[in-house]
Order: sequence, then C-alpha cells, then structure tokens
Amino acid sequence: MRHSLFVASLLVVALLVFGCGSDKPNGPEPPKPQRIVVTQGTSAPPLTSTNDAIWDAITPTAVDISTSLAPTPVMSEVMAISDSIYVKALTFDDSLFLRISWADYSHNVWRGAFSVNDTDADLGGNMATIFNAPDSIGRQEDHLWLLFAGLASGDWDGLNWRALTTDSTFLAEGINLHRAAADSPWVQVRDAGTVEVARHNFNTLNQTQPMYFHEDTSDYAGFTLFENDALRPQDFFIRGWDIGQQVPFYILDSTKHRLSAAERGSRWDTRTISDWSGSTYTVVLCRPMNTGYADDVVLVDSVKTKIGVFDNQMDINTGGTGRGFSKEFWLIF
Ligand SMILES: [Ca+2]
Ligand SMILES: [Ca+2]
Ligand SMILES: [Ca+2]
Repeated sequence: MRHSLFVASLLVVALLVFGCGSDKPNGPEPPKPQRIVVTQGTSAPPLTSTNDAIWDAITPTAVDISTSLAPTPVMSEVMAISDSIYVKALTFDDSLFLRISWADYSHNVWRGAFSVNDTDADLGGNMATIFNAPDSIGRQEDHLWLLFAGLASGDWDGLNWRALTTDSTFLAEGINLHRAAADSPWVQVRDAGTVEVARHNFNTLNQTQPMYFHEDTSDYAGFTLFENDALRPQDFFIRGWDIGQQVPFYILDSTKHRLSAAERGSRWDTRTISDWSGSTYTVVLCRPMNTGYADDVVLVDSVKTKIGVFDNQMDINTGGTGRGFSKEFWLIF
C-alpha cells in the first residue's frame, strides 16, 4: 500500500513536470482561425445607407484574402485582387448584420451587355443600328460570397451578392456550394424559392439582339433596366447610337425585396444595401440568425465563416487575379 502510494505520487510529480504525457517536440503551433466577436446591437442598422452612425462604434476587423484559398479554384494564380476585406458584424433582434468592405477600382456591372456594332447598316433600304450579340468576355460582375459552415450535408451555406443582378434589387441570393469529392468543382445549389429578380433582355426570335431599350433609347447610358421602367421595344431604326455603346443584358425587378419573408423564400432571405466609392465596395447584409429553412445554417453561439470577393469574374471554380478568398474564421455571437 505504501509502495503504491509512493508510485502514485511519483506519477503526479511526473505529470506536473512534463505536462500531460505528450512526448512531441515543441513545434510551431498551427495558427488558430481568426475570431470576430459580433457586437450585440441595441438597434438595427437601417438598410438605407452603408454608413449609418451605428457602424461607427464598431472597429472593422481586417481579414486577409488570397486567390489561392478555398473554395479551391480548378486553376489558381497567386496574386490577390485586394489584400484584405474589412468586416463589421452586429446582431439585433434575431438578425445578423454584416458590413463588408474591400478595394476594387472598377465598377463591373455590364455583365453580358450588348454593344453597338454598326450604326448605318442597310435594312430594307433604311439606315439601321445592329448590336453585337450579348458578350460575357470581359463583361462580368463584381460580386461577394459569404459562406457559413455547419450544414449536415457538409455543403457551404452561401450568400452571393452581385453588383448588377442582385444589388439593384437590394437582396443577396442564397446559394449553397456543394461538391461530390474534395477535388471536384463546386456546384452552386440555389436555396428554395421561385421568385426571380432578374431576366435576360434578349429577343426570343433573335437572341443576338436586345428585346428592350430604356425609354431614353440611345440617350441612356445607365447599366440598369428595370421591369417598372417604361421599357421600349427594340427598334433597329432608332438613331443616335455610338459604336460600342452598351445596352444592358439584364432586366431587374427592384420590387421583390418588398415581398414578405415567406414570399421571398429561402433563396432571397437576405436583404442588402451597397455602395461603390470609386475604389471600395461596401456591402451591408441582413440575414435572419435562423431563417427557418433546411438549406440554411442556424446561427447560434458561433459559426465558421469564409468570404470571397470577385473582380469582373463569375466562375467560382476558375482562379485568377480577380478572385480572392479568406481563410476560415469564426464569427462569435
Ligand atoms: Ca471590379
Ligand atoms: Ca436561405
Ligand atoms: Ca442556404
């Protein structure tokens, strides 16, 4: 008895001196994921401005991004679009508000646009304007991915804000990212819902030409066409166009954000407001902590998060200097 007590005491001393029995050499600790502690707000930031005074009280957290980080591109390059994204996070009344800023000196909002090819084509003896077919080369959108881990399927629970096709509708699109195996391309799976906020502006009989112009036709230089504009059917004989002048490829519906949450469904459960300053995007997103939908993560206590920003590039599986992703970091509620 005395002997075994003595042995036990030695063991206790040994554990105190040498820790918990690890015999690993002291290597560098792997870096821990970054943590952002979410501010518990006392009111909701209004979704009318990205610069509401509520945000002034929160210090932004810089999150490094790189083009080589996952979701792993099929082809990758090393330069980053921007060094960092800046994140402010706040919860109020069962909603998460995120204010995300990043550098981008180009406002790429002409995704797929038509462009004037010929202003004096001969059409039945009359002078006509002919457009190039919708062209996505060099004409994409800037956009943002916000990804949450925690779905039982292992998919990322994604939100996709785009500078043209969702921003003008004050929404971000719920799109989960799925892949069959670790080296498979990411597949985008839209959250449930039938509401559409954008449609193509091509003539169904001749898809190389636009279906509609803005009511100001050749005088209009904007990048948006809205369902509730007085859209004017395409007419080859309208004059005043310049070679290269662009006509939007998307018709947007800026009324859908006013639908009830149930009508918007899981796909459009996140409302947004954004600003592009000439050098910086700032996007504020408002997502329910618990959307109530099976294709979304319920946000409680903490969530592993990842953010990606894209400069004039759409494909999540294609690398390049226009694509940057953060490592995984924690949002702590
Ligand atoms: Ca850009
Ligand atoms: Ca959703
Ligand atoms: Ca989702």
